[in-house]
Amino acid sequence: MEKTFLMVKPDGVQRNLIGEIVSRFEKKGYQLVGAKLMNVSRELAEKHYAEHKERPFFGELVDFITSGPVFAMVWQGNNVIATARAMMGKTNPLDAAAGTIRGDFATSVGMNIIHGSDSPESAEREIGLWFSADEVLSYEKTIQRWI
Ligand code: 3AN
Repeated sequence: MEKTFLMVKPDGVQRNLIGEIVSRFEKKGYQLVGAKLMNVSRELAEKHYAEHKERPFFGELVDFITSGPVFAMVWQGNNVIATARAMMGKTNPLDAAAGTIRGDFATSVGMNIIHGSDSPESAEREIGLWFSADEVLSYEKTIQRWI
């Protein structure tokens, strides 16, 4: 079953949006298989955003993600990687449709509430970076067969 890494960023945690975000993915029919509220070290932040290393906003990005607790999650389900991206909305909240998480709650590209893996390769890399194997659970959810 496909898995993705999602994270409520410090702005989402500060704005009490953890429950709202978890609720959206639960209601969609996805299964939460790992979660933790954590502070992010600069080392982890730099590894996570390695692909943006040369971008002018890299320093800001690392400062922001290390500025307060984040809520890191692993979600599982049918096409969860692409569907979660659609539910998040475009990176720039100006372009994010109403009804998406960023469209409904974010106003700036830097503080855009949520991160989600953008491909199967990044999902695998990011889950491995943020979670140890024993923090990602496997459990049966019998209701899943109705969705
Ligand atoms: P996404 O989070 O939608 O995958 P990416 O991977 O292009 O977007 O960018 C990673 C993060 O970098 C974004 N979530 C956003 O917070 C930040 N970011 C992207 N573009 C800019 C920008 N032009 N200025 C400041 N921050 C940016």
